[in-house]
Order: sequence, then C-alpha cells, then structure tokens
Amino acid sequence: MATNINTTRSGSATPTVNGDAEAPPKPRIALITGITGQDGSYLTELLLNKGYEVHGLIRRSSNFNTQRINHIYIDPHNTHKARMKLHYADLTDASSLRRWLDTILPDEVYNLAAQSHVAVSFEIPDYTADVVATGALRLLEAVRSHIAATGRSHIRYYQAGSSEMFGSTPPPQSETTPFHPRSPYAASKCAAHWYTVNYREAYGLFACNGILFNHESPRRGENFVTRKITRAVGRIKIGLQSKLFLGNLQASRDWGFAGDYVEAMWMMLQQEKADDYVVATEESHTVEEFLEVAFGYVGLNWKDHVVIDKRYFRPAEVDNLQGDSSKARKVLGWKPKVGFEELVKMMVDEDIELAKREKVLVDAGYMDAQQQP
Ligand code: NDP
Ligand code: GDR
Repeated sequence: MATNINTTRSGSATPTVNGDAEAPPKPRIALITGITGQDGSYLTELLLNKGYEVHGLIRRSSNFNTQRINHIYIDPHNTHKARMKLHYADLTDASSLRRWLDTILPDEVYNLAAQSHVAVSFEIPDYTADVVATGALRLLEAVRSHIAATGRSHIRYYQAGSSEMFGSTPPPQSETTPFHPRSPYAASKCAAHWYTVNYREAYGLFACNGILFNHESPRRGENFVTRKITRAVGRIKIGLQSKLFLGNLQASRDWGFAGDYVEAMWMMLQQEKADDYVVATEESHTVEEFLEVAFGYVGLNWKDHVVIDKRYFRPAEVDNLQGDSSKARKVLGWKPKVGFEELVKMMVDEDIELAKREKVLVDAGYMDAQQQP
C-alpha cells in the first residue's frame, strides 16, 4: 500500500508572520540543482525577484563554474543581503543531497542538474545515466527520506524533463504522446520522468515533470547548435573566424527563450495538484532556418561560411520536435513571450558584443584568434 505524504501547502511554504506582528514574513526557500547552468541562472533570478531565499548545489570543478550567476552573487558574509547561497554537492553523491536537504529545509526543490548534451551522451552513456536517471532517483529518495524523518510534507519537487523523450514520435507532441528516446540522454530522462511519477503515486510526493522543448538564450552552452551558430556569427562579423563546422541542418526544433521557460517551472509548483506539463512555443524551425535568420540579421550569407562535418552527426537523430503546450497554457496560464526571430536576434546581438571584447584581447596578443569556442 502506498505511504502517502500530506502535501498541503503549509509551514514556511506560504510566507507567514511568525507569531510576532513586527517580524517580517519568512521567505520561501528553494533548492536548485544545476544552478550554474543556463536554466539555473534564470530560475534563480526569477525566485530572488519573488522574494525567495535560493540555495544552489554546485559541483566541484578545477575552474570556477559560476559565470552565469556571478552577477547575482553576494558574499555570504554579508548575511542580510545574500539571499543566494551555494553549496558543494553532486547528483552522483546521495549523502550530499540528503545532508543539504536537512540543512537548508527547502520548500521547493528544482532538479535541473544534468549531463545535458545529447551528442556527448553517446560518448559517456554510463555517466549520463548515473547523473540524469539515477541522480534524479537519488534526489527523490533524499526528499522522501527527509520528509519521513522531519515531517516536512509540504515540500514540492520539480523534475527537468525534455522533449528529447519523444524522440522519433512524430509531432505535435503533448503529455499523452508516447516516448521513443533516441539517445542515452533521452532514455535517462525517460527514467527520471517515471521515477518522478512513481514517487508521486507511491508516496504522494508533490512532484511535477516539466517536459520542456528546446530553450535558448545568450547564456546557452556554446556547444549547443543555436549558441554555436550565434557565437560564430559574432566572430565572423568581427573578423575572428571564417568557417563554422556543423552537422545535420535538417533537424527541426521548437526553440523558445529560457527566461520564459523557468516561469513555467515555478508555476507548476504553485498549483493545487502535482502534474506533468509540456512547455513549448508550438513553432518548429530547422537548423538551416536558424542559420538563415542569424547570418541574415548581420548581412551575411550562411552558405559562405558553413561547412558540413560528419563528426557532428549523431548515431541516431531526432528529426522533428514541435510541442503542443495547450495544457500548460490552460492550467498554468503560461505562454511564451519571446518569438523565434526575436530570440535569434537577442543571441546574435549579445554574441557580437562578446566578439568585440574578444577582438580587443586578440589585438593585444592575449588570445589566439583561431581559438574557436
Ligand atoms: P546546462 O547544461 O546549462 O546546465 C546543467 C547543470 O547541471 C549545470 O549547472 C551543471 O554544472 C550541472 N551538473 C552537471 N552534472 C552534475 C552533477 N553530476 N552533479 C550536480 N550538478 C551537475 O543545462 P540547462 O540549464 O540548459 O538545462 C537544465 C535542465 O533542463 C537539464 O536537466 C537539461 O537536461 C534539461 N532540459 C534542458 C532543455 C534546454 O533546451 N535547455 C530542454 C529540456 C530539458 P556545471 O556548471 O558545473 O557544468
Ligand atoms: P538538442 O540540442 O540535441 O536538441 O538538445 P542541440 O542544440 O545540441 O542540437 C539540436 C539539433 O542541431 C543539430 N546539429 C548540431 N548540434 C550541435 N550541438 N552541434 C552541431 O554542430 C550541430 N549541427 C547540427 C543536432 O543534430 C540536433 O538535431 C537540447 C539540450 O538542451 C537537451 O538537454 C534538451 O533536453 C533538449 O535540447 C530539448
């Protein structure tokens, strides 16, 4: 029989006055894995703006990996102002997850951490499964056992699911579309999805799967195709690069803006009932169309610069993704604010500025112009 956790929103989940009429309302506390990633940075900004205290789990790296959140970092010694706090942990280390839950006592947990590169998952499948699939299970189990030990049953959990789970199932893809994953990454995300559903059904955990279609931004990792293209456009325009090596240009993706998508994550955790939602613009474009808009925006022809390189083709491709996000639009009241062309131009504008700064370093002899991202 399922052991149910009472998930009514109470305790510090709703800002309350702690018995003292003078005391300020207690802020809600969020715990984010993957805070140093693209989505982690936008979600942190969103939650800080809503008055949350945000705790992020970061993994140890030989180089600093906090570039995307440096602009909002305040020295923790400044205790009154620092509302974002960082802690070392890893999704491959169960003890660290449970320890930080017990210490931070979050109201909301967002599991964004992942080895998130589809092509790389074919190179390191075992590690990808450990972080993406078993990592999600470790965190769910840490949340479940934390609740069992403390009685903090109001905790809400968000799992970063992906349109890659649909894989070769034709569009439009909605919450009821069958999964057919085409990579170790996608198969691992399917496992994480079902672990999340299972913890909801077995233990009554307030756990939601966001099935998010591709979302991009000027903070997108530089080896994802959109950012790889806009970085190249900036560098070609400024004279730092001439060629751009790419793989399959015919793949079609439903690309939105990451800043819009993190709002949907938060909205899911504010509902009465935990559920799963597709988040998408409902518009799909090929990589070639992305090239046309990005190069065309700065008066260049992509055909003069792009070279097809077999190494960027994948053992199995996902040809066509286009979401049906009608459930999120109806139930959450979510809709994207940034359209395809605006997104591409936003990314190109930022990458032109970045290339200009790189040019200064190249001209001063501090950087090799051939050093491509
Ligand atoms: P990023 O690749 O930008 O960020 C991934 C984050 O996970 C980084 O903070 C990274 O740390 C962290 N991480 C990686 N491995 C571990 C580990 N072993 N332990 C702890 N942290 C780890 O991804 P996005 O921000 O783009 O995506 C966020 C989530 O949403 C991911 O789960 C992704 O798979 C999923 N997703 C993304 C979509 C998109 O279009 N962006 C669409 C659908 C789903 P570090 O900075 O040190 O590398
Ligand atoms: P994707 O994003 O696999 O959809 O996963 P990516 O930008 O890597 O690829 C999109 C499409 O572009 C094609 N492509 C190339 N891709 C890369 N990276 N580099 C190239 O040179 C290149 N040339 C062509 C790919 O074959 C593919 O068809 C992203 C990630 O953020 C996942 O974590 C997330 O779950 C999904 O989006 C939804």
